[in-house]
Amino acid sequence: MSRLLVPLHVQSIQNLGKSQDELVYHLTAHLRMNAVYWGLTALCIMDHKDALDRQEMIDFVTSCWDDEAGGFGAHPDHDAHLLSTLSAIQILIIQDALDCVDVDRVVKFILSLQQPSGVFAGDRFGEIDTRFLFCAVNALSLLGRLSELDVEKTVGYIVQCRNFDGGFGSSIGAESHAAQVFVCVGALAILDRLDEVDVPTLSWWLAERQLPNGGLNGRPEKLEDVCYSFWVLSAMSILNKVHWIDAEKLTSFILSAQDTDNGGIADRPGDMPDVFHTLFGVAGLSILGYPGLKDLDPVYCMPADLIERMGLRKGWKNLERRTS
Ligand code: GRG
Ligand code: ZN
Repeated sequence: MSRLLVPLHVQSIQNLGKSQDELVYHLTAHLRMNAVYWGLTALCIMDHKDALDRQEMIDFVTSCWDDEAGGFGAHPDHDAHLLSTLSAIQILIIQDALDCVDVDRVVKFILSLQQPSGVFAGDRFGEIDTRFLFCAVNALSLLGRLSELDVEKTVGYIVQCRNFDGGFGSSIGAESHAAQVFVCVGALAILDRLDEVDVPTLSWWLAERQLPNGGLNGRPEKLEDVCYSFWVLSAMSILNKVHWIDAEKLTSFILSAQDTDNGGIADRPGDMPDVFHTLFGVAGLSILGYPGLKDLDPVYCMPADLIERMGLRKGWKNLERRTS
């Protein structure tokens, strides 16, 4: 079996911001804050946190502050959104720079997006999704301000998204999807309401995501994709069922999607690598206990030692089965 090419992946993350003259750099501006979080977290798991300049990163995050809304946009001059606001908070916490933020204003922005049904809109334009609910719950928890959330209303919405197969969708009545399972189970874990999960049914549904080639898909009849190594495994880790997955076959699938020339991991072997799949590939390997990687907290998708120091670890075991 091949191995994880850590130095090449670190280099590929360092190179990300360097091609600002390329069209793709501008086409992905709406994801820039998320991309910084993905790259930084991947570096942390590979134990190379300092491979990117700390102050430059903090300056970028603060340059994305939307003073009118009280949250962070994905790029300077973009409107604040919950996706980029969560990433900004995660980055600043990892870099120990949360003092750059007006926390009261951010909390107000987040809470203002909760709808009467309990779900959250991503921004003032109003698209709703359980993803945004997770971002709100995660961010409020990281900021130590969960006490200001209407927990019953929030949990009530998640419960209505639970399907007959034990999974969860993006909104009430929507099909179960592994990434939406992660956001709903993650939010319930943060809110200490895992009692709302049908653990046996959901665990079987999650285990069935593994295909004969070892990769995981996001729902029945779909193709395998490296990012589901995180979406599926994180939920299984919270439910203590990681050992229901064939770790050796999944490890080998993730490693086969590496770009062995330029670094980075793709969605599947032979495709172009990107920082999103690099993070979630490495994150999956960390949950599987791949040697040399730092532990990842499966709920917050941040370094486990940091979440532990913040007092937010709830005692889930995410390392039940180590590969050697
Ligand atoms: C802190 C890790 C972390 C996350 C923040 C934004 C967010 C919360 C979670 C995103 C969850 C999500 C819905 C991810 C999308 C994953 C994905 C590969 C979607 C593709 O869906 P389809 O239907 O692909 O295009 P399939 O694989 O079903 O063909
Ligand atoms: Zn993917």
